[in-house]
Amino acid sequence: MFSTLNLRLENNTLEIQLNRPEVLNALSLELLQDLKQALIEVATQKDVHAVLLTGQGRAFCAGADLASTPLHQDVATIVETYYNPVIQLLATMPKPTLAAINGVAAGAGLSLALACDMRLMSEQAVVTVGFTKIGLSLDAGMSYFLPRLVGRGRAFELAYSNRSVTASEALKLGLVESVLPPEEFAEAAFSLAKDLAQGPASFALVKELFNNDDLEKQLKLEAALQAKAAKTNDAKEGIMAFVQKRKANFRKE
Ligand code: T3D
Repeated sequence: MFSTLNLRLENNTLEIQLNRPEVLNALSLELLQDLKQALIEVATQKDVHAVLLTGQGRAFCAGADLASTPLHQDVATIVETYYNPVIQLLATMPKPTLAAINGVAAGAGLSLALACDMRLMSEQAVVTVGFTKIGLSLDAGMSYFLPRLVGRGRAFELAYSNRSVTASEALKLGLVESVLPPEEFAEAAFSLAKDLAQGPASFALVKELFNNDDLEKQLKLEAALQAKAAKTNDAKEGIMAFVQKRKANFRKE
């Protein structure tokens, strides 16, 4: 049904697999639109009781598609139109959402995982915050979820350093809830999602309680500040450096 997603529905559990493996499932606007549409449908679909988000190939998701994302466009509108609804849906739909981080997750790719209720990570995966490495600010809920999961100081450290965090460290930091060997990862993740799908109606109420906080306001602020970041020469330099496979030379302008 969606050219950028693979869907599998079994035992009231829907697996959504991001499917652009040649670019590590980077988020093109088409993929974000597909994901938004799939999540809108799933949120009210009576036969879906739990959602599992994962990636095809060796990555979970490498964040915004830097080859096709036109930073000269209205970034605030892009973030508000394409990213924020997906984050809102994962974080607030009245059913459990689970991210299976099968491989690298970076930038808004990590944001997708953090917006889910829980995360499983393959032993061989790494995650990185990634935004400031290319001169951007944080968006897609990263500034909301990251400090809440790991604490403010560690959130700053990860957002400033952009270092790769291994699965065992991610588990210690509270970024993920379980780590599994790669050979049993996909089936174990699906099995946990199926267990969650068997839970009571009160799961949705627990989620509503945990969400009684101002995610919407933070997402709006992220979009406005990302538009500001996208206009800087440092963001142009950061994205150019990624495309040219070299280190960025930031000038704070
Ligand atoms: O308006 C807006 O959209 C603003 C919103 C921004 C939200 C964000 O997500 S900002 C952060 C964007 N993401 C990144 O900065 C991460 C970029 N990718 C990487 O740093 C690395 O690829 C990884 C650390 C994720 C993985 O490294 P590695 O060495 O395992 O793989 P690779 O060789 O770098 O990538 C493999 C291919 O995927 C490569 O293509 P090639 O050379 O084989 O033709 C690479 O260019 C491509 N790729 C990886 N990430 C992206 C990508 N192509 C487009 N966009 C990407 N994000």
